[in-house]
Amino acid sequence: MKKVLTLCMIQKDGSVLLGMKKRGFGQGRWNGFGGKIQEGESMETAAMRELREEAGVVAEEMEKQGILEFEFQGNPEILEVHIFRVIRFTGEPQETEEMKPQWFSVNEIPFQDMWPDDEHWFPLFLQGKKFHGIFVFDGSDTILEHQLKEVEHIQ
Ligand code: 8OG
Repeated sequence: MKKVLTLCMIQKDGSVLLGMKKRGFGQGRWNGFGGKIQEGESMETAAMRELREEAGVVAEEMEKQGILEFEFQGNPEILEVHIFRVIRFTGEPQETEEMKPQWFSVNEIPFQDMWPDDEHWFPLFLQGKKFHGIFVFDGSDTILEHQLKEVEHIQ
């Protein structure tokens, strides 16, 4: 069983926009913006909708940069998260019911308050590299095993 999710990050002038998740899955952690794909939506449309709903920002141009699979021990559902870099956008980030956005310098990413896998792949993301990865979790704090590789192309 696979659930496909989107995740969008804006990198601009040496900073990255993250949001503090105020509710639901990943609550209390800084993250990019994203979520489930609705019926009839393409991956990109879904990613843009979530960014608009959660941060009040309209993406004008984006690029897919990574695919990560997450497995949680004892749970047959696999999460497949498609990660996008937003290249151009309009609007000022604003707090919504789900997220409180904030810019972080790329040297001060708050990894201690993020999903533990993020410190593995964020460096690749920040360098503009494309990547594939698999992370196996025990609960939501412990990574049991992982694979991460840079790739030339991403589908
Ligand atoms: O719709 P919902 O808010 O539940 O979507 C979950 C969001 O969290 C979605 O954008 C994908 C993202 N996400 C995971 N796992 C991880 C993870 O391990 N690291 C990061 N950075 N984001 C994740 O579902």
